[in-house]
Amino acid sequence: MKQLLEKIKQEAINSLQNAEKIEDLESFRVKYLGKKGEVTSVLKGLGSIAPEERKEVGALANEVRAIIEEKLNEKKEAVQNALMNEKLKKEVIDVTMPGKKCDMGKLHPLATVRKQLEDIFMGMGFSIADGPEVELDYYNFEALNIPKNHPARDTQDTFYINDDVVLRTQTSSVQVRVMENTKPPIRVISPGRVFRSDAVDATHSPVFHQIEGLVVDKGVTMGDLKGTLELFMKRLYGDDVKIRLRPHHFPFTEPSAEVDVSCFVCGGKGCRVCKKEGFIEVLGAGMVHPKVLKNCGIDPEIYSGFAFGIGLERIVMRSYNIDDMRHLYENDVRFLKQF
Ligand code: 2NL
Repeated sequence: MKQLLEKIKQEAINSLQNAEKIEDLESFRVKYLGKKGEVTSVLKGLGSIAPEERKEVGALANEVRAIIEEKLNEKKEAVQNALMNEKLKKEVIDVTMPGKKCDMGKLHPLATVRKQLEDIFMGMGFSIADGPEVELDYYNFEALNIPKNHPARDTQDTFYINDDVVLRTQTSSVQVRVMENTKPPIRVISPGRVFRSDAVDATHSPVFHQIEGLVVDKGVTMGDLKGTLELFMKRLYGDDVKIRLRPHHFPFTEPSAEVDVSCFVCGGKGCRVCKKEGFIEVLGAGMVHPKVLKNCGIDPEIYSGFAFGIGLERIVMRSYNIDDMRHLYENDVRFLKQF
């Protein structure tokens, strides 16, 4: 019996030396220490040996069992450590490696310039008003002194949804809604998309962007209009800029004007960009027509106001030297990446 135990012990220790995998260790455990394992069998068989030997053999069997168990646990730890080290080696991260470059999104030039204009006007005490793109004919035309069959409707080739509903051709419609709901003083700008049934070319698009402005209060004059626009242009293009107003006609303002700024290339001397004019047209403006004030529930005997409309695309094209409006809508990343 003692010899058998000694043999089992030696065999176990030898075979443990060759084990490398966790699975090997499990079958090793079953083979020696399991319910039907070799050491277990000796312990179970103690009953059939002579009583005087039983104690000694039993003690030896338990000792062998403990030794095998200890060696097994040692080996198990070593194997697990080796596995972990291998895994760590594979997953090692070099924090000094240069990062992968990823393309960052950024604002579209139209959005950049819109924000720029909004900031300038907010700095001058204006708030921003928003309204629907699908608009009642009333707010887009009637309230603004453009009745049905008025020739001005032909110049703004309108997308009609039905007889009473249009895609707004200007954001004045938003300002009409503001006047209906607000007791003066009013100082708002209304930036947004507008729609006109124009053919696409380098300077036209059926969808474009406008920022309109409106000021209504007691005693507002044409001088306030000019001063406001001059300050705006100086903030946008620099303090050397001059503006000039030329008489014009809009049905919703009286008097009306087109507003030019001194050429940003030649500063007013005349060059190729301004076609020798020294000035470039940038927006339309005027004193709000008394009929328009009245339509919106504001008494023109008490209040007066001025309004203006700026085409955003034109400003963007001039600021970034873009020669074709279509670039602004095609979303070609090669174009957009330049800004
Ligand atoms: C342009 C320039 C303009 C207005 C827009 C306006 C708004 C209200 C009342 C009166 Cl609520 N006017 N906006 C005024 C003058 C010019 O836009 O070229 N439009 C076709």
